Amino acid sequence: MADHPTHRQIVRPYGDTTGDGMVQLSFTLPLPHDKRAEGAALQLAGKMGLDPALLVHAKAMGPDFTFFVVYGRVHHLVDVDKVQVLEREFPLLSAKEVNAAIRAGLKRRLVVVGACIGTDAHTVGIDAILNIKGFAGEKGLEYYSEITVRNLGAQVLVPDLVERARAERADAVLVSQVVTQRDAHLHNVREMSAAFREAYPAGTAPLLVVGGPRFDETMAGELGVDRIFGKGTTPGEVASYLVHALVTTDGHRRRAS
Ligand code: B12
Repeated sequence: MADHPTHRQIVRPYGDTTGDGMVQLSFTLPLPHDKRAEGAALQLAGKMGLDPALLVHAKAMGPDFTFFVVYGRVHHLVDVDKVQVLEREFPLLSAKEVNAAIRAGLKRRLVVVGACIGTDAHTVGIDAILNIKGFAGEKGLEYYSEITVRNLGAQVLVPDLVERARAERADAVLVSQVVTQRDAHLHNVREMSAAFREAYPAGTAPLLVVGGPRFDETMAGELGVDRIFGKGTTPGEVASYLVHALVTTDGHRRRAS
């Protein structure tokens, strides 16, 4: 039924009145702030399909750059049926249920090694998942009695991460990447997954889990990792996923040596 024309859900952006197509867009141009720069901003908005386009904000960012906010109408339609997202493929468990599942399924504590790799020093995200104080009202993985957490912190080199994962006999490696300049997050994750594939015999590498606010969660396969978590992830989701991937669906997963 989903592709029957009468059931399609088509939407447009909404600004002042329902379905008016109004959107707001912000960007910076490498021009000093003057009338010409404002005209240049409107030209760009027009080329991007905003018609009409209104300049609602312009501010000099130093002598050579200007920041703009443009408000205007687009004529595009969104076909909601064609949206592709990764739906959660595992049930959400309470901390009690996670601990019980690990105890019953693994019969030992589940070991997690976490880090920010590359030059990335944004540790708040990985700490939100791992530290006992947690995030969004949920305790972090350190709170779980059946999970051992080794948080290596910021700017960890990939070879050091692999070595530590091996030394700790990690079941899962949790890596955070926040900086996306020049696709650093994608390069770093590819390097990391390749290093694990090389260092471990096939099928014995730890579960590789990556997170950060600007990842496309559907790219796990392409990046060579098992799962990607995006912005707003909570520790409970990650703990539930670990049980799903390492205990429930693959209880006999071999521990790397
Ligand atoms: C705090 C902060 C800093 C702090 C970091 C302190 C610290 N110890 O972490 C400091 C001041 C050091 C800093 C420095 C820099 N920063 Co900064 N920073 C931020 C800021 C304001 C907030 C990030 C944050 O803490 N978010 C809160 C956490 C909880 O959210 P999160 O990271 O998304 O994590 C959640 C999820 O993504 C997910 N998650 C994250 N990781 C993982 C991992 C796993 C395994 C899982 C499962 C889930 C998961 O779960 C978390 C909870 O839901 C952002 C802007 C913003 N508002 O986001 C800029 C921002 C990230 N920084 C930026 C930049 C550019 C820098 C600098 C390069 C600035 C400079 N020129 O020096 C440096 C780089 C330093 C470095 N070497 O990395 C840019 C990045 C732009 C880009 N395209 O990449 C941002 C977006 C600001 C901006 N708009 O320009 N920064």
